Amino acid sequence: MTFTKAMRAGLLPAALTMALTTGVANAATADPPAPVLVYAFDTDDLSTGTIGDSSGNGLDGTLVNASTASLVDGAGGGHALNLPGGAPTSDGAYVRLPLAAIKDKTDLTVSARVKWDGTASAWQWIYALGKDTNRYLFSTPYNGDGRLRTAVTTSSGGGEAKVTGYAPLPASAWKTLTVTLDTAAERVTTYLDGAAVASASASTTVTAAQLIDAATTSAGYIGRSFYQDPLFDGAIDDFRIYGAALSAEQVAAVAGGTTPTPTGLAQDAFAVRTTIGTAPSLPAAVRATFTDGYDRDLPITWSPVDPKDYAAAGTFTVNGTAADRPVTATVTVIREGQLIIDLAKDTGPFHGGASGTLYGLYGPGVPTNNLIEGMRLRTVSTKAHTARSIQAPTRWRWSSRSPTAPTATCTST
Ligand SMILES: [Ca+2]
Ligand SMILES: [Ca+2]
Repeated sequence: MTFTKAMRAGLLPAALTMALTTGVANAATADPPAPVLVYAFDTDDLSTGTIGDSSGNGLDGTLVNASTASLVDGAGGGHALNLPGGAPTSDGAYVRLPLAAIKDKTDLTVSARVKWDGTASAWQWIYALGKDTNRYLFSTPYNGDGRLRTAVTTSSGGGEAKVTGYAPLPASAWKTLTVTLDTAAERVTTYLDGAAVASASASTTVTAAQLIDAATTSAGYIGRSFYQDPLFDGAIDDFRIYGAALSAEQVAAVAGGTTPTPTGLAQDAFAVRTTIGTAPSLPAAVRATFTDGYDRDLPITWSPVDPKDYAAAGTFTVNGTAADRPVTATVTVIREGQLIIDLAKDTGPFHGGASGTLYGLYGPGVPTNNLIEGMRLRTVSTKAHTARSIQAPTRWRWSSRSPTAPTATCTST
């Protein structure tokens, strides 16, 4: 079956929702498209420095520093490629990918079975697709915060669209990591063993073609970063690239095995605040535990909110579901500018500091003593009132770095 862009555009939203809410692949889904490149490592002779492509497209890879690589038991029998890791300047092995793996592509899917050794040196790249430190797509088992991260950019690190897991890639076990770059949906998504890591997959308009330019000679690497990051320490098997963004069901099918399913929600009640006349902004997703022990986000489907519910100050409840589990949002509607102080709520240590200008009229009782005392005014200067007690416009200035050392001045204008 040919996998067309139009089909995907029609299939994806329902398909993605289905997979994210149930975690169960739909058997009726179209088969995945043919991969552009497949490295199974089962028949390779590493001493040749060549990694054979079994897709039929002849896109063999080049094993650099081959003497430090080895073949180990594969994810499902056969062999996998073991890479030693180490400094980028070391003789650690990695694979250089042929340019045709991503050339003239728009959408991409990268999938690999990965057995990371768990060395907690940040920013080992499992793969790097693109040209250089300006244009790339990569995944790391362990970012600077120790979490699984995928990012894509055409404007270096500052322009990255990121998808971040709640934990590192689980180490010392075979895990299937799949990343889709879907330009119709304008997003990049990461799947772990066929289940999306975060429902709020990062928004991006980057296409595969934009990851390279006319001067690019390689599609990138397996096991090496474009930056001077540590080399990947672990084993890789069944490395695949598709010239399409696979649907959630197709990703699960490629991952094989049992797709992890949700077992519970981190929270099922949310407090939301809005102002009169403004629809409440309800959370789009909730963190959930899964059967494989790796937390992921689940999208929340909320019941429609009647504008009458937030037409006046008050409180109302909205019901929703996340993976068929009920959630509620308690919405408090306040007047614009209304300040509510909940003394029962601990918001942590006070680290305030403010300076500003208060401009206005004053007179007996304005501003109130409460306000003046709260500002801890020390000095006030003002233009004398006239006998007719015309209230003079006054500019108040205050600066407060701590509750005990404020200064304030008030000058008339
Ligand atoms: Ca293999
Ligand atoms: Ca190792």
